[in-house]
Amino acid sequence: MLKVWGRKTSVNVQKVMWAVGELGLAHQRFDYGGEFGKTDTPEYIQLNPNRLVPTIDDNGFVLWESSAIVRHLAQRYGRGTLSPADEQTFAKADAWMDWALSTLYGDIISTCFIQLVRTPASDRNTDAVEAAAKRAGEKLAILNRQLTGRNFILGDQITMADIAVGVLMYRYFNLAIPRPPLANVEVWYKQLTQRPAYEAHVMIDFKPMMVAGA
Ligand SMILES: N[C@@H](CCC(=O)N[C@@H](CS)C(=O)NCC(=O)O)C(=O)O
Repeated sequence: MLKVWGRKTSVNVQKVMWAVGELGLAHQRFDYGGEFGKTDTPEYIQLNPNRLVPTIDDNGFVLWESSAIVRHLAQRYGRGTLSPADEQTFAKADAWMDWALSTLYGDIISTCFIQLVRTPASDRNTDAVEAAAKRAGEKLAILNRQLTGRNFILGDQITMADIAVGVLMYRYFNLAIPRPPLANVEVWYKQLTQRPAYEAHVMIDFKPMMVAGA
């Protein structure tokens, strides 16, 4: 059975778990990281030398890096669904997955989320939050154009691209940051929130994660 190590409040674990949910895979998830710790144990370091979550063991195949895990699960269990069957569409899905990490993650998670949720207001860099929110809105305009006439990033069907980008959207839309109007992104996000696997694994209230004074 598929094993997943990682606390459910981690956005990178949520990405993997959303894919697991969409694919309907039997699995066991173990609370590691954050308040659960255990990522510094010799057993875990054997699985993931980065001491980070998530990590999976798919019937003996161990893998870390959340986007690589989603690609692996999509290719192994979701060919023609989460993993586009067409080679070029697959390449485009891959590009959007990299885009999520290289273009959006830093501003939405590393800056806005960390500053607004994990940093006391007294230590907060509000200029950095403002600049990151502005950049994220500008980058999301690219996604907004891509979604014109499409239900999902690459067409009528959800793919691994929607998972990598969409997992960031719950935080983007629920943090107290300025957002430009992006009609297509908003419709797409609303559709994601209606998917049971998104609701179960991504729409996890992050208020309990707020540090004192945040
Ligand atoms: N690029 C890695 C990043 C993994 C990562 O930074 N994980 C964070 C949680 S989102 C972590 O393990 N933090 C330490 C902890 O939770 O103890 C991935 O996508 O899997």
